[in-house]
Amino acid sequence: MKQALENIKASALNALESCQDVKELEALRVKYLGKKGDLTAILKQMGGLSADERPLIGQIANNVRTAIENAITAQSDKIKVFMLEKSLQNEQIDVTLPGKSQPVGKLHPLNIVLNEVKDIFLGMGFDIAEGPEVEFDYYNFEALNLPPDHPARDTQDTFYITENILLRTQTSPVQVRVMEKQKPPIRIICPGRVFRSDAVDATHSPLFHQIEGLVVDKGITMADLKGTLELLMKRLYGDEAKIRLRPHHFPFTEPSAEVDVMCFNCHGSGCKVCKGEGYIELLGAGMVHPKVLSNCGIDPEVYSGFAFGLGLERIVMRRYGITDMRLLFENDLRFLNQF
Ligand code: 2U9
Repeated sequence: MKQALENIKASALNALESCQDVKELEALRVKYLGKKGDLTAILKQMGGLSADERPLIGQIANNVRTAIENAITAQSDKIKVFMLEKSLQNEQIDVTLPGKSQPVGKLHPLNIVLNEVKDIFLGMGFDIAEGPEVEFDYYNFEALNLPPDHPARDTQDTFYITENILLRTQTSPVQVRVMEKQKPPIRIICPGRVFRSDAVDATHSPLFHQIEGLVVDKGITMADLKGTLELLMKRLYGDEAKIRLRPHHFPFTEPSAEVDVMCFNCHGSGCKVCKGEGYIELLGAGMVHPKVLSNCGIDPEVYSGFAFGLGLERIVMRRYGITDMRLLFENDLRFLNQF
């Protein structure tokens, strides 16, 4: 019996070694280890053995079973690798094709506009930076000159996870992280999801998207800020687009401004769309506060910079005349198929 078991083992290992197909492999498993297989057939004869012989033969039979099972697993892995290599032989990567950020076919309106904004800034020599959505309080607030008693730090506005960890309320922490790591010149935009504890209505959502920008170098002025934003608006809304800057306050920029774009409906004379203003508020901006620069290890005596932040939903709504932000998040195909 011992010899019969050794013969089964040798025959199985031999057959498995030359097996190139998963179906064939399964058939071999059934032939050698199945209920009606060769090994079971031998074990059925164990009744005729003496009580002394039985444990030894049982042990050998177990060893043969384990050896065959291991050989099946090893051969199965070999066949998988072989098949993968074969299928990859015809694979080619065309490095000149557009990446995933510009897929062919239908896009969500948020992505249509985001891709346009990215292209505009890439054309101006900006890089795109990304960072964590779950942030430290330090990067989201403290490094940005937001004192502990600032309303933006209030737990009513911010989703806190622990005392020090929160869901970012702005994409500025990404810029802080870049400034900590990289010496000027810095030219980046940071698109991404941000979170605020707001009740959902037509113009508010606890999750929305921001695109923030940052330029830091020697000799950067408000004129660079205005030129950059004017170009952005002309590329987004057409060559007639004009912007105006109104003084404002943000803790992380000084001076700060709110940026309006001339109303596309009345061209500045005042109408229903712009509520008689002639201009529509679109984004915030300013010169990076010297404290923010030094918090990030950049000498404000040597370098200066500008930053801006825009809400993607607001631009998309304006572009397509959407009046309810909820449509952008509900993924109703009747809405999405219009883009
Ligand atoms: C660093 C320094 C300064 C980014 C800025 C704004 C003004 C702004 C709003 C846009 C739409 C918030 O989501 S929103 O409602 N943002 O008005 N953001 S300046 O300033 C920075 C960023 C990073 C290091």
